[in-house]
Amino acid sequence: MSKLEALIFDVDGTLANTEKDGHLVAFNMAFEAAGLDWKWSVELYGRLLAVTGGKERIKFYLSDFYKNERGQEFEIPTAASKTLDEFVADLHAAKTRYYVQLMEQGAVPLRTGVVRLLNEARDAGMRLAIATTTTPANVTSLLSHTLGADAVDWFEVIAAGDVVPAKKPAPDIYIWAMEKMHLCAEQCLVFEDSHNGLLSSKGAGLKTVITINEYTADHDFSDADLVLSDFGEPQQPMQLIAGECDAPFFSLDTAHKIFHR
Ligand code: XBP
Ligand code: MG
Repeated sequence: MSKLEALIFDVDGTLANTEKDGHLVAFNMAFEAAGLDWKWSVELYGRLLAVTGGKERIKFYLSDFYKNERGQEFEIPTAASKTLDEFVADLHAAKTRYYVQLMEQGAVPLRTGVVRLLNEARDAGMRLAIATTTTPANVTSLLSHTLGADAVDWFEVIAAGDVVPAKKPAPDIYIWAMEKMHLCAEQCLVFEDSHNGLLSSKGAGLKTVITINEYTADHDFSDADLVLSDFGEPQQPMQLIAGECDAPFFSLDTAHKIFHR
């Protein structure tokens, strides 16, 4: 049996509930700044999360929702004289700037137990990595404004955004991260929050622990190795949703047990 060498974390929804209080807010700020009369609701955003990646999500909105809402196709403002890809890329770049500003203001805290688990893993010399669909600047700003300026260096590899063309649910981002670390799937444990994330990690052959959130609580996690409400704290026990675990909170010891099961 291989030894557990590394923990690989998803970011959005796993380290922090960034979607509703970070990404959604930033998308709407970018739309307003661009003079667009689009305003995504919390409920609509839940449906748009079916597609990962911000640029991909904007295009999904235009192809699958915009016409139903307005009765006509979206037309790029003629003054912009841009292709759809250019228009979406510019809109998304503005969204990233707003998102980073929100992180600098401390808009989104880390989820319960995240800091404790990361510190415990670091103290034990466990290797850490990130595998996410989001833009690298978003990861850096979240980590540095919640954990401190040096926190980016806690992670040996930050696999993020367009580094692989096929985003989650494709397994590519996890495969890319493992290649960079010279590790194989039998040496890593993944933490995810969504069905698309689980498809990605499982597609790469990785054992996966899920912590759910309000957007993902009803997702299909039947392939997960453990499903939890969150990582919990000694004074704030987690809830076991599926799988076997009798610990009140998720520790490095729990990680080893799940990995070797
Ligand atoms: C995260 C995402 C991302 C963010 C937006 O998925 O889907 O698209 O919502 O990020 P996961 P960008 O947690 O499964 O990695 O706008 O920077 O693309
Ligand atoms: Mg996620």
